[in-house]
Amino acid sequence: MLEEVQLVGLVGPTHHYAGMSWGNVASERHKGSPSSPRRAALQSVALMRELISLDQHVLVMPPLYRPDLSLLERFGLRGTGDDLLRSAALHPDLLSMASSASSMWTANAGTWAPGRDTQDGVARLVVANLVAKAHRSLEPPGTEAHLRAIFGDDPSVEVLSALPSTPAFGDEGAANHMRLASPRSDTALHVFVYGRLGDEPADAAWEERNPTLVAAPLHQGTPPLPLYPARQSLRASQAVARRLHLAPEQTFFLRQHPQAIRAGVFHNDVAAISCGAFLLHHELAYVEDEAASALWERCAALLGEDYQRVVVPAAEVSLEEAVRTYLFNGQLFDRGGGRLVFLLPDTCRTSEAVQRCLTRICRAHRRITEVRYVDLHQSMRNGGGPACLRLRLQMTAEQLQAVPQGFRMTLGSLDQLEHWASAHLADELHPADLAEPSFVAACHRALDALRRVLDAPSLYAATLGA
Ligand code: SUG
Repeated sequence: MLEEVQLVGLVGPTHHYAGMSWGNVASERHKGSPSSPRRAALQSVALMRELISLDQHVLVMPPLYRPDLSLLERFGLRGTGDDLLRSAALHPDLLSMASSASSMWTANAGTWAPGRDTQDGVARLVVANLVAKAHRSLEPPGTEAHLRAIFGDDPSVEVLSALPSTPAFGDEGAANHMRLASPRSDTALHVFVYGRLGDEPADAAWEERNPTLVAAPLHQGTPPLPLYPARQSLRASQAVARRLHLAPEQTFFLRQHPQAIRAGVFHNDVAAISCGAFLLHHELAYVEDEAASALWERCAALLGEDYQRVVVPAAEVSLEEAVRTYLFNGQLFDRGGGRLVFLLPDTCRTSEAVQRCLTRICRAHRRITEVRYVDLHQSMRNGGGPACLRLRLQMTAEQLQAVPQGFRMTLGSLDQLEHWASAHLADELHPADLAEPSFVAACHRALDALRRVLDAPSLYAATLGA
């Protein structure tokens, strides 16, 4: 019996808006505005509370060690201590990268396959290299160390280092992966979603063969959209599937629709969401090619009557509205008897198009029986909704038991995390504050306090000492 476990990112002390993710319209839009690390962390804890109220098992993913001043040295800045920070103040872009709190979006930490799905019965997690964005490409070593602290005691779970850090293998983790399964069938299907084949920024040859797809206006009268980069490569998805030890007949590779990327769908989880054998996606999420038809046929054959694919037409919710509201970036939970609860960011509450769409889907398909909303606006302003903040893991009860207690969240430990956030995190942070020595020292003190709260002394040992 597998339990669904949510590994949720706790927002760290350096959360800020630096506009570092071109192609992610929320990140671009909020560049330079003040942030509130404290409110952001409290919102991530409130999300964990909501998940527990929905009977989910919740594990916490602590923030990475940031600001990491050794990164500034790697970028060629000189000096020690305050001098180094003075040079960093002259290079705010480098300081933002060294201070990024972006590891909070654990859907990008890696890709997981439960032991039940792999050819040798070992559960695996391949850390994502995140090479598409400079600030995110700095995450994998720290992420891997955290994942080893969480899963390292269990020989039935293997944490694998990231793929080579090169655009041909650009990998963004579970944000571009879906596991479709039915409780009645032993086989699960793993769907990997990619935007380009190898190391080309966009697949020019493919675009030439498909001019209508690339040039098709989203709807009449829209100005041409910028050519944003595709982050995930097919080569990377194929390599991840192999490293997870998935059987080829279980794995499918879907191509993101280029229009979706142009509208700001930088990950699959901005245009699609799945739970068990239920899949909800935007009409323009994928190129409907032979690979897609083969997948839909296989789903119907394998998942039987549990399988349901609901497509939201662009005429009902435009891609821009999907990106603005994050309708597809919610979380779906199976509450038994085929009933699903849909947890959405509260931007969805006030969108007429999304509300009409939800009413239609709930009436027509009768699977979603409850819609709940969460306020995650601090993370949302950087393009991270409810789905981004968690990595889903299907684990056995024994595997869950093997996770050190401090990472397993209870209502009591969430109280402690709230206390930690209120005591240690700034209520207002301006990008210029990142160069303040007192701010940097406060961040490191906060992380030191956090590892005590989580009873995990090995966290940050390489930087903060034992
Ligand atoms: O990689 N934003 C993240 C958001 C990741 C969302 N994850 C999923 N969709 N699963 C990104 O674009 C913005 C940071 C800044 O601009 O300060 C950022 O990294």
